[in-house]
Amino acid sequence: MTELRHDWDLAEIQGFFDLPFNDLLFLAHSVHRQNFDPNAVQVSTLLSIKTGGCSEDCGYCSQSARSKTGLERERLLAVEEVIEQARLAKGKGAGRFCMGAAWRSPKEKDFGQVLEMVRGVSELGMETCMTLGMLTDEQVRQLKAEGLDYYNHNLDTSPEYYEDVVTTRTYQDRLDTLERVRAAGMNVCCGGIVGMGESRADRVSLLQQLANLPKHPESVPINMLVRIEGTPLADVDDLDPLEFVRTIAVARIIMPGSMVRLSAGRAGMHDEQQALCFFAGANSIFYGDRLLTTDNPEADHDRKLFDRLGLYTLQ
Ligand code: SAM
Ligand code: DTB
Ligand code: SF4
Repeated sequence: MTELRHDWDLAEIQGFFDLPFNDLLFLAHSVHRQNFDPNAVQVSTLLSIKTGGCSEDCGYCSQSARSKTGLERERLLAVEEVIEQARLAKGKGAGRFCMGAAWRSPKEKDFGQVLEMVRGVSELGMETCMTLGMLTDEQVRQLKAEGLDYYNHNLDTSPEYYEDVVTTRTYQDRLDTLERVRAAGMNVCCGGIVGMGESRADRVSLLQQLANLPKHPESVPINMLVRIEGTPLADVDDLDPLEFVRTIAVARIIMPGSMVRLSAGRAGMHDEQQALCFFAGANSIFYGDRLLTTDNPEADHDRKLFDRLGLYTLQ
């Protein structure tokens, strides 16, 4: 296992980004092989348990009440419905079930229902993950007691670019919730989004924040922005697909023990780009036809891609 470092400086990380593409991919793939089976991919299925009407103003998100996306708001789903969806996902081969809610933070009146969802999905023998926004110490304690395996809370971008994307909370708010989750002994899923008009320096800085956390997140989702009409970032320029691959590669090098997830945006990627991401060190995906409010590749298409690449899924 490669030594885990938490003292990466910006110049070192920038240096990886600036390598010739072949040198970067060779290095990242070598690190990947030293730490993981290069042909194994972990698969998680996502479900939006509470959709739309969110009070936050995240510029990328279809679910902000301020975005004019025409998305229908939905109430918190019933526990039985969530467990049924998890059962279906398990039947299709997902090992982890991730439940997302369009909240700034969970309200007391909903929390009992959320805890029941964790219990019900755990009882199916699946790993559980939730993403509910900011949490208090007490909420973290209750989720942990119910058996929640992972909490997802992304830093999204660099501290420098953050205010250009979100104004209703601070970077420090995000770090505080991550610290609470970590202190409770839960696994952390934390990553970001690229292709939001940020510079390479911002991508370097985001990855530095992730890698210099006191412990690396067990799971690092790298999302490609899904541009959604009616959001402030709907018309942002395309990111070079190879720059996305570079971001995956650098995440692999500086967080060698973490699962790096090739997350949102796969529906807009060619299979060949995804294959490069797997070579560069991505070893996890969201699996199933839907992310939260947008499309993911069809499960059938992903199975064929895995066959073509000789990849197998971890249970
Ligand atoms: N409301 C909670 C929060 O913000 O933490 C949980 C749900 S939120 C939708 C989870 C994550 O999805 C965000 O932090 C962001 O990284 C990602 N996300 C949301 N919209 C996206 C988009 N259009 N493209 C790529 N990633 C997106
Ligand atoms: C993560 O990093 N990406 C997922 C999950 N964690 C919650 C969400 C992606 C959302 C993509 C846009 C949508 O479907 O609304
Ligand atoms: Fe709300 Fe989360 Fe979307 Fe931000 S990313 S608007 S907090 S659902």
